[in-house]
Amino acid sequence: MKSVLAVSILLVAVCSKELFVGDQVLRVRAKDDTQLDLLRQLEAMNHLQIDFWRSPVRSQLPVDMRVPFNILQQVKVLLESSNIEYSIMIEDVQDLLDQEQKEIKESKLQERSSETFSYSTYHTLDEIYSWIDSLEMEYPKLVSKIDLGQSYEGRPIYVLKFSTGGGDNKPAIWIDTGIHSREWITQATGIWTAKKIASSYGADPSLTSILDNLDIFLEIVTNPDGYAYTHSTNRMWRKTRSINAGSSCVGVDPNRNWDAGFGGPGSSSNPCGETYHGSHPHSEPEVNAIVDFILAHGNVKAMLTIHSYSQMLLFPYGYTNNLAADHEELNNLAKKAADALSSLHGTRYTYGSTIATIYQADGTTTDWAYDNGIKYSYTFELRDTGRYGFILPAEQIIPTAEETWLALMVIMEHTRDHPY
Ligand code: 0X9
Ligand code: ZN
Repeated sequence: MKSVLAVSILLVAVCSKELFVGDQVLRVRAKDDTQLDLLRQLEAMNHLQIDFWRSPVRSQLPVDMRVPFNILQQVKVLLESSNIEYSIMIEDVQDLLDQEQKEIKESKLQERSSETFSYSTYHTLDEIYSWIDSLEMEYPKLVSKIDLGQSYEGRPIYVLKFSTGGGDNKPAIWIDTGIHSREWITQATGIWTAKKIASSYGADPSLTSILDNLDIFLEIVTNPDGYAYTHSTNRMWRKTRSINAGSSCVGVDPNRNWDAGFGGPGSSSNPCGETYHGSHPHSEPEVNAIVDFILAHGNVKAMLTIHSYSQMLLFPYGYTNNLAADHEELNNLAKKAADALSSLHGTRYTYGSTIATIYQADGTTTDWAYDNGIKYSYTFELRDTGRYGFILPAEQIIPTAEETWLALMVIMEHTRDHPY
């Protein structure tokens, strides 16, 4: 009896998931700088555990905050007494997460009975890794898996290489998804995209000519520790899982960890912050692995990093107001890509440089890539604009991936047609 108890206590300790019962996501719009300041102060109070899905940047821009149930009333009173308008985007975060889990279980049953992989559900890390192996087996001539090294917690980091041959330094396009672990729509889009690339070669003339001229690298789970943690423990986890010396807070924002304007005000110096930049550039093995790979490769022409949410297509810079030398070209291409994307389901994207379109962000992938000579350097922020935020219903996976593909193709075609 005692041992049964011990085992169940252990199980609870190992499996217990963070719950978000009664948490709400509020959409707030600051009317002026005083209101904005107040929201900023709230964001700086890490101990309150308010999770800013979209940060206060400028008045009028929407701010989305997940407010824990235990302080919800106080926060509402504070907002009301400061005349800050808000609306409730998500009534109960846990309800949405329960629904998400229910759908995952249902599609698992379906997958088992039909012995097929479903592209319209969310998958665990293990499922994605075995699917990667099956893709490699299905398309042995085109697809190979490269081991990039290990994550902080020792998980393998894989990148898929799509190549029709021609040596190791053929010009290449890099795509990564899931560097922020809770942005589940991105890893799911990565899976769909991998299958799309593999199955389009020889069938779609444009993709075929892209792959005849360029290799494509696609890293689907760019933050494997974080992703595993979103499944096991905390669905809302964004950062890596590295331990920070001198702090009980875990993790670094892998999109503030790159050596491009590293450590500036568009990142947090506090290990408890959601945009903590880390102790030094490329401190995170998940980031460092990509840096080493891309520098060693030496011929990457486009770097596309995929996030959610907000429906935006962003390009350098994030760390400075200076325009990128190729601003015109990048902006025209962004417009073309956004137009192609919206042609399918009418999804509207805004586009522009990161700093002008969302906020100052320092140490980001896109800026590092651009400063290292990769001209076609873009960040996607996929669906939606906040109705579901990071908890996008699985029925939107395929439509999201399909429309994103059209934008990716525009950028890849342009990269193919503009060698530099
Ligand atoms: O803040 C971020 O890291 C990104 N938004 S997210 O909600 N996905 O966290 C935007 C960063 C802008 N992107 C780059 N310049 N890379
Ligand atoms: Zn992100």
